[in-house]
Amino acid sequence: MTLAPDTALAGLDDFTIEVPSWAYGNSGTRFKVFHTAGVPRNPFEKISDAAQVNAVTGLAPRVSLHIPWDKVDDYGALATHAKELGVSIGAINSNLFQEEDYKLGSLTHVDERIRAKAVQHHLDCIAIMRETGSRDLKIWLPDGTNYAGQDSLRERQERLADSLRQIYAAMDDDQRLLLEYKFFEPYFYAMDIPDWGTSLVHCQALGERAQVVLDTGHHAPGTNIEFIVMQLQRVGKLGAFDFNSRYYADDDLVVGSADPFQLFRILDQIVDVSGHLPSSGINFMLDQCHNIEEKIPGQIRSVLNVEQALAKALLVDREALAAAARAGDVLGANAVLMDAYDTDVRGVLADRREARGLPRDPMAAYAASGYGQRIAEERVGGTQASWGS
Ligand code: PSV
Ligand code: MN
Repeated sequence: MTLAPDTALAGLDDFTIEVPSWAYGNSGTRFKVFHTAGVPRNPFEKISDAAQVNAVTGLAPRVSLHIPWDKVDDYGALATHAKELGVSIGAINSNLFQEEDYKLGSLTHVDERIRAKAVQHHLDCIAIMRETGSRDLKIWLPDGTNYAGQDSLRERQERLADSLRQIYAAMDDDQRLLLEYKFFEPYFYAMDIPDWGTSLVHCQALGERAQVVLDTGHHAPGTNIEFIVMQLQRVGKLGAFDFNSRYYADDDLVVGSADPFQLFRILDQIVDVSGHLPSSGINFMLDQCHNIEEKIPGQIRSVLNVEQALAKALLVDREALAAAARAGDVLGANAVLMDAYDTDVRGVLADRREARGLPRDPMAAYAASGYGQRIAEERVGGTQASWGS
């Protein structure tokens, strides 16, 4: 038994997903970056591609930028270009992992001058936020150590707290600092923000406008991610998601591809406290790389997978669930969840799209648009955007 789709799915009306600019560039593994015809050569072209995802899904109106990969001379012009295509600039992602200076750390580095350089990079990102109208500064800290004893674990935390304080102090009242964690890589003994607890401790020390980012690929295998989602929402500190999918490590595959049931369980915890509504402030972002599949269709599929899992979570009969839990009916409670998960929502979602003037089948609509062939023919010459540019 599930709720009636007509009313329950109204919860999707204002739901949006942010797409990453880097998903449209070439990417790969440390073994090989494959090249695809039509890949953008600059941030303007990346935004044009991202706008295609929104055009056929109506769900992806913002694009995250990554600095310096998306550096341009005129950020106002980039924001205007986005607006003309019906999208806007989302989170500004800083980059602390491509400078020689950062070999032994950035915001945690033992050398004060290198810490100051890393802080300054964030001040530059904040300036870009002001120019583009972005409200979120997203920090993923790649710092860490490879060997026990290499540096003081504790002092690195103190240096980090101090660097973050300087960045937070420079932000405007309507801007948020979103702090991401990752349990391993690029360092393997100890990352400086390895888990949600460490991120939360720093965010709590900073203040109300600092919140945690949960990237689904950044946990040890077997971690109960929906538990973390619940706990961060409980304390009002879940600021954003980086959705993707993984089998082994930080695979960055299409969200919902490896384990659609996990995506459903995560969104069930979200819906349980109305976290899917814009008033929650949670920014549902994708952080993916399309190494072998087509990039724009890869993003469209990702957005649709999130929509589908959210629709199923909205169908959960929460009263029946609570009643079964109260009665100690273990299998009954589980059946209420599974009924929602097992519902085929594809038809009703297609109906909703049609009613909103969108294509019933966004994948087919994109394929029929001819956009992919057009950019492959037109984008000749120049250097294709790639991991690192
Ligand atoms: C790191 O693995 C990460 O998930 C961070 O969010 C970065 O910003 C993103 O990948 C792109 O490198
Ligand atoms: Mn991420």
